[in-house]
Amino acid sequence: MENRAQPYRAGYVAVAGQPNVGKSTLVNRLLQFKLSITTPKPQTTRHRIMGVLSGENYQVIFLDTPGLINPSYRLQEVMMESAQRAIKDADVIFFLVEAAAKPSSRDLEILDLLVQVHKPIILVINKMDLIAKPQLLPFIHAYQTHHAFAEIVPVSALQGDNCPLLLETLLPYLPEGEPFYEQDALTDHPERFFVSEIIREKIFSSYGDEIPYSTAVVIDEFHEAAPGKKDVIKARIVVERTSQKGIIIGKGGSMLRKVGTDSRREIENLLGRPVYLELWVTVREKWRKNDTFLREFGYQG
Ligand SMILES: Nc1nc2c(ncn2[C@@H]2O[C@H](COP(=O)(O)OP(=O)(O)OP(=O)(O)O)[C@@H](O)[C@H]2O)c(=O)[nH]1
Ligand SMILES: [Mg+2]
Repeated sequence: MENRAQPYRAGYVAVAGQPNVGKSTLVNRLLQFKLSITTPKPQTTRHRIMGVLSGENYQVIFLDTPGLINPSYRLQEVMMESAQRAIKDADVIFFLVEAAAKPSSRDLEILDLLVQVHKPIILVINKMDLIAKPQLLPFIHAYQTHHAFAEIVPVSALQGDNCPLLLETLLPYLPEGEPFYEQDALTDHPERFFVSEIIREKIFSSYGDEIPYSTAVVIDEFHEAAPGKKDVIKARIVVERTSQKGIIIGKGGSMLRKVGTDSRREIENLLGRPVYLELWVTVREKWRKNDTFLREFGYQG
């Protein structure tokens, strides 16, 4: 048998789909580190978040994206613009759907959008742990009548089932070429981005209703400390109304203290050094509809 060296392949993969289908969980699983925050609530991811996976003869750049929705305010429009940019930049698209009895009409609408960019689409059926195996085949057949997918792979991002297979299936679709990043690169986002995302995740898991959606987190100061001292991070939690500020703070400051402690622990884990974290809460009315605020808070408005 001919023994030819595998060509080096490098390319971008956009991970797209409805909110909450497990896009960020999947990207984290494939990268084997926590790039993106994940929560049980929809619309957790607000940016295109880039993570690099390098192997011996490949480099995959995963683009995690905000879940695709019909936007109803400016922040959501900006979120959709960044998802669409990722889809345009990609060489291959992972279209993520949740395993179910049949394709949902919303998923089929999204598929129509994705097909228009004329790139290989791999249908990734996530949360296969939640349905009985015999249900999977009719679900796959139903999708096959809608589009000639490059591949169809059922996975459980949460449990890891079929994730190595998904990676293996993806590689032949990447273009041959040189790596874009150093072999040990993980991402191009600065540390302070991940710090603000960790705080946002704790807010998503600590409060109900509109609070997480009305909140932005801005890092105002980030000082690396001298040896033996703690880093100092000052972060601002922005909400839309005074009543929300009261809820964030909680009785006697109890809720904010909990968010602070939970966040600090994870930030220390991420940075690998002790941190002094100071949180404060401020009100910016209707910031989600205001381009100036959106820009100030890190969303390119
Ligand atoms: N049972 C099960 N749950 C999963 C799986 N993958 C993700 N989840 C859960 O689904 C929820 C949403 O996961 P995310 O990764 O935040 O979803 P997302 O698609 O990134 O959501 P947005 O950022 O809001 O668009 C979380 O509670 C995950 O734990 C899976 O394979 N099986
Ligand atoms: Mg996400």
